Amino acid sequence: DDETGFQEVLKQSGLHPKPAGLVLQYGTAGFRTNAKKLDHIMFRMGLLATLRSRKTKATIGVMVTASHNPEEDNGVKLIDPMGEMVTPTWEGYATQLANAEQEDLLTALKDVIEKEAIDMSQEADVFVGKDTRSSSASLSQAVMDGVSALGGHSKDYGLVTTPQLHYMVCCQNTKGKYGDATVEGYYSKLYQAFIQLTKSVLNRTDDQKHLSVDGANGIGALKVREMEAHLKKELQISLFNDGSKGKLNHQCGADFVKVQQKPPTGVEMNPGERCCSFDGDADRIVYYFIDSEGQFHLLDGDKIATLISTFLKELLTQAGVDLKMGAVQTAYANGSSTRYLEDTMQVIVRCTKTGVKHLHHAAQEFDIGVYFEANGHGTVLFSKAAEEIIQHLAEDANINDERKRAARMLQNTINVINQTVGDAIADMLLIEAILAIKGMTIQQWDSIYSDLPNRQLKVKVADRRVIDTADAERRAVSPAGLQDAIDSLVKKYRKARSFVRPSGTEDVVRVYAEAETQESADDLAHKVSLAVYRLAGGVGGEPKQLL
Ligand code: 16G
Ligand code: MG
Repeated sequence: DDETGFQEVLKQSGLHPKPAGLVLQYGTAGFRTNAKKLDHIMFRMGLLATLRSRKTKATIGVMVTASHNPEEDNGVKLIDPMGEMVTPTWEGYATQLANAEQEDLLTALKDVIEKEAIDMSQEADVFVGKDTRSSSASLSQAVMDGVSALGGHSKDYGLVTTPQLHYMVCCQNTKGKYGDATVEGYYSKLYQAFIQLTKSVLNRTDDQKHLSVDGANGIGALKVREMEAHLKKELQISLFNDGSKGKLNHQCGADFVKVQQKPPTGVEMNPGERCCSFDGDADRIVYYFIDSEGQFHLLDGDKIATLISTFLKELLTQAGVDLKMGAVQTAYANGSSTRYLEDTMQVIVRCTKTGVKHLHHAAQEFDIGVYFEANGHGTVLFSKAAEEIIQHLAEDANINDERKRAARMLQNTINVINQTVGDAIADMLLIEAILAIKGMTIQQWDSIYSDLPNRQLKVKVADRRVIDTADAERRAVSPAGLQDAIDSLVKKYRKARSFVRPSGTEDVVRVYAEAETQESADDLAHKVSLAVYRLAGGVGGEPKQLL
């Protein structure tokens, strides 16, 4: 009965004790901190996932990863039944469970059971995955200990990318409609769609089929290797930072490349060659190349969103279907990308707060919602109705070849993309297919629009919660005077824009500025940092002028 069950929880939790006084928050992307502090968190997330599974009568996912953070860190994210991020109320429960002292754990657990009226006799199933960090093996075992302590069943997928685990959960809960809930099922779904998309492109040279991939020394590298065999030379990958020697995310990976705006170490780059970087759990991707003068060009999430939106819009026109397409960005989206999408492409653009769940949610409002963060996390969502219309058309015997071809391409786009979450591997295949179909080089893609020069900085403050934002983080409503200060600084530069927000993953305030020249963007970012430092309780020395 229930009480015997709880005795088991009590006993097991003693093997995963919480350090007294330690307080952690379920942040933008779950818990994330030094791996040494996470054992009790993992056990408790195993408990919570089991409750969530009973509540939803569906399989829940738990992914052990700290994404782009250093190797010493780790983290955990919960995945809801359709493969989406766990719902906000349950993020709150996660924080409560995580922070209950050892002797209060049962009370905290029973509190969730009562609030959610959970039937403890219900079956519970939890899928568990992990990244390549050295701490991940024992931490994922702690998750499974939590699941079994509450009488749930866990299935260990072992080493998988974050998006692969999201995919598994969705497949399982749709009873195979989304695909087979196996790694093999994932590869076969994606590569078949990719081969279908590219098969009509004639005379592709080996140069055009070639792509250099920076695996960030993480799980993405392992999975690209596994996938490669399936691609039948239609995509020829040179894999760098495959984890055989380098350190995870160290001087490499999508986050490094985007923030530093420079190439990763360990990648051989020749002028004009396409390169891309994954992050540590392969849910982000950015592209880049060096030109003949040795200059580095970054194609970030905004450029990817533009490429995909353009492709989809053309297909919709060719197929002759009227579906409402929209693009979703955050305040970090380069102003040039927003202008291009709205003015040139005539696409509806929405701006949300930072964090995948916000973008995902907003994208669900459209028949076809393309969402990308500038940092390279993103995907495309198709409404059920849109999928049905497209499928119907692709099978319609009475339409002309052009319409049919476009409808089939839309169908294969649906299959190649991972609709549960941003997925570096799936995004890579779609981008490679689009470039092949359009016969476009990376330079041509890059020249669709020019990014405004920009700069990101961080400022340390005593308590970053003093900063409150509104309007999708584009305006600071507190502390008093900060937004006025930003406004008057922005006015001094051409094509300028700037905003500040408290980070959801690090104890800092982030500052973003863009302007017509790099000098202006740097200068504006610096001055705004000073305003934050002075008005929001800066600590340590004053932010210094960039050199
Ligand atoms: C997390 C988010 C990412 C966001 C980033 C912002 C998920 C899965 N990941 O990595 O979307 O861009 O946090 O970090 O939601 P920040 O709040 O420190 O700027
Ligand atoms: Mg990631």
